[in-house]
Order: sequence, then structure tokens, then C-alpha cells
Amino acid sequence: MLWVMAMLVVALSLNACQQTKDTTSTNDRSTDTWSSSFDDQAEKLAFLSEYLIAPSEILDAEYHIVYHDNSGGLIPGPSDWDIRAVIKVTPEDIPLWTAGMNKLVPRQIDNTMWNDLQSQRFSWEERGYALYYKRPDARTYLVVYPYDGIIMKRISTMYISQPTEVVLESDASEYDEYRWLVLEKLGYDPSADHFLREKQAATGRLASATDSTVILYEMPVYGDMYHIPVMVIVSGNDPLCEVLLEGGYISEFFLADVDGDGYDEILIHHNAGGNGGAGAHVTTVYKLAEGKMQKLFVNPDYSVDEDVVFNTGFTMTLSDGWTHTVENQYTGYSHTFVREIRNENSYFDRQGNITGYTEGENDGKLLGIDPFFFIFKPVDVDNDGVFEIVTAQYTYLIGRSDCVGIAYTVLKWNKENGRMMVINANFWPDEEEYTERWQSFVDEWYMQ
Ligand SMILES: [Ca+2]
Ligand SMILES: [Ca+2]
Repeated sequence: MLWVMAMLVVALSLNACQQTKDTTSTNDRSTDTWSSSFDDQAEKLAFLSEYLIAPSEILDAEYHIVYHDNSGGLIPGPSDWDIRAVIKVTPEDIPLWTAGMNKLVPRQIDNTMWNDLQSQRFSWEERGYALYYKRPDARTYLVVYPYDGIIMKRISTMYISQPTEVVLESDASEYDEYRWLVLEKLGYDPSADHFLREKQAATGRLASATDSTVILYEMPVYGDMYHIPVMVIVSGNDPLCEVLLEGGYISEFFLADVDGDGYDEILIHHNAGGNGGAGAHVTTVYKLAEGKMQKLFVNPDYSVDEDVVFNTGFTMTLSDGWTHTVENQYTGYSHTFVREIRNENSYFDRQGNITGYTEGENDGKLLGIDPFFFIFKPVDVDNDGVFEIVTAQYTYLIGRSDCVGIAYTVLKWNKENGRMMVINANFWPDEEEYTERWQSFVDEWYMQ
């Protein structure tokens, strides 16, 4: 019996010994491998899959894997790794790779850190539109080119030096406590806080007798200029956080009561991008109702099929002698002027007589009006405590670059039909000296 037990102890010891040996010989995952060392494509991708979890099929990849397996040895410890890979997948699969990640602003990742992986077999050129991500609380970084299906990924247990951060002039604000709300709403990593700008803040009565605070933030997403505008409204206990646009260049807001209910609306004016004229401005009037930001007025309003652009009612007819007549259908405004530029064009012959080109069209529909208001500002033009809105639009006759004048209107909220209406109109031909008229406009309408 003793003999049997002794044999068992020996057998167990041998077994244990052998297991340890197996672990060190076949399960040690330590490596320092470049994808360029594989001639075979399938082997190259198979090796990567041992170190990188792929949530979708990898079509191609180049990589450098450094892995120190510390699980064996006398004192097992956590392993270290630093893996850089550029991966090609089907563009539709990109969301599988970014799930659960936080966004970063582009300047938080040095996207040249993958350059040395580029090979003749799989190369990626400088691409335009990229998104930047980080896994929360981990050193996992992603640069994604969504339209190309290219993913640049780095996972590491080591410290990765970040690009030198540009120190932005952002003074501490009394509203700093709301910044996390904006980052969370946009899905940004807390480390991106450094880049979030507080653009504007104002206090008004939005929905109750107590004051509300409105704060406009800008999250730069493309250089310094192009940003996502986000608004926080602090009114009562739960602050509201609204993403106003996917992106734009210049954003500003005003608080003013435009519907006459005694509470301020929020008028927002964005320059969403260039359009060859004064910029593609999106203008919105929000009302705080039932704890939500509700749109009272939008221009242009892409949520509707028709009447996308608010019609300010201007028309133009032409007559002999380079003569132009602008009218407004809502206010009875009419202004006739003769253009100084007397080039022959589709509408006028060399003598300045109208050509046949205008026949059938010369019924006032000739004037092209920019769909965007480049001025959109609340002004109480009649001093009754309810604000009107002053707007301005570029107009053109022949082509968009050929500005024929600027159309101004005063809009007023019509309580009866719940729409904006044009209560005043003016048109300033591009060629006329209008310094004095501008001054009177500013004095009468704009600066009040
Ligand atoms: Ca109001
Ligand atoms: Ca008024």
C-alpha cells in the first residue's frame, strides 16, 4: 500500500513537471512580429487574429505586434503589449469596431504613428474624412476612415505619448459643471474636455418666472473652425443638452420674446458652410415648452417636402433701358433702379432693351433669392415689448456669383396662424451707394 502511494506521488510530481514545461514551451505568446515577415496572406491574417479580437472579417492588414507574455515564470504577472495595425474591412462593419468607444478630437491622436506599416501589398493613402476614438480607461486608440473601411488601431499597455496639445484660451467659467454633459451627449472622451469651447452664455426667462441660463458650446471636429454647436439650458433641476447641428462655422444666439407670451425664445444663427455667397446659414427659433426645446421656426426647413425655404415675397421684372423693378408681394414695396453695368447679357441687348429671353419669364420670377438669411436678429421695431426679426438675403439675376442686391425683411410672429409673416421689406441694389441707407437701417431696425 505504501508502495502504491509512493508511486502515485511520483506520478503526480512528474505530471506537474510536464505541465509546467508545456506551458513555457507552447503557450508563451511573447513575440515581436511585423506583418511584412509573412509571405502568405492567410498566415499573415491568422497570426494577427491571435493577438487582436476582430469583431468583423478582416480583408487585409499590416501590423507590428510586440507582446511580452509574463504569465509563465516564477512570478506570473500581467502581460505587456503594444500592437499597431492598419486593417481593411467592409465599410458597413466599421460600427462593430467603434462600439463602446469614446470620440476624440483629431488633434488627440498622432495619425502618423502607423506610417511605417505601409507596404506594397496593402497601402493606404492620406484620406480625407476620419473619426478618432479611444476606449474608455484603456490605451486603445482608433482612427477610422468610414468611407474607405480603413481602421488604424493601436492597443497598448504602455504609455503612448500624445501629440503636443495646443493650449487653448479657455478661462474657467461659472458654467464648467455642464461641460461633462456636453461631452457625454456627443460621446466624447473626458480627455477631449480640453478642446470644448464655451462660446456664449446668457440668462433669460424661458418658461417660468425664474431665470434660465443658456450656454452655447462648440466642439471642434475639423480644425479649429468647424465645430458641433451644443446648447445647454439650465432651468430647474435637470439641465437640457441639445446638439443643434452636425457641424458649422459660426454660431450665435439671442434670447427674445418673439411670440408675445412673455417668455424668451432662443434664436440661433449658424453659418453651416460656404455656398459662394454669404454662407449657408441655418436659422432656428426655439421655444422651451414642456421641458423640451421645440422649434417655432426654421429656415431652411429640410424636415418638410415643400416650402423648405421661407418665402420673403420678393419679385423682379425687367424693362427697356437696363431697368429693374423689385417688388414685395406682402408689403406692397416697390423700387425701380437702372443698372450701371450695361453689358449685353441674356436679358438685355446692346442697346439695353430686353431680349426675348425674358418673355414668359418676365413676370417677376427672375430674381434668384439666396435661401439663407445672413442676418437674423431680433429687434423690437415698434417698441411694444415683443420682438420682430430683421433678416437679410443675397439676391442674383444671372448667376449666383452675380449679386444684384440685398433683400431685407422684418418678420413678425403671427399668433393666429402660428407662422412668421413679412411686415416690412426693403431692397438695396448692389451698385447703389447705400452707406446712408445702411446707417438709417441700423438706426431704425438693427441696433435697437
Ligand atoms: Ca415667447
Ligand atoms: Ca415689437
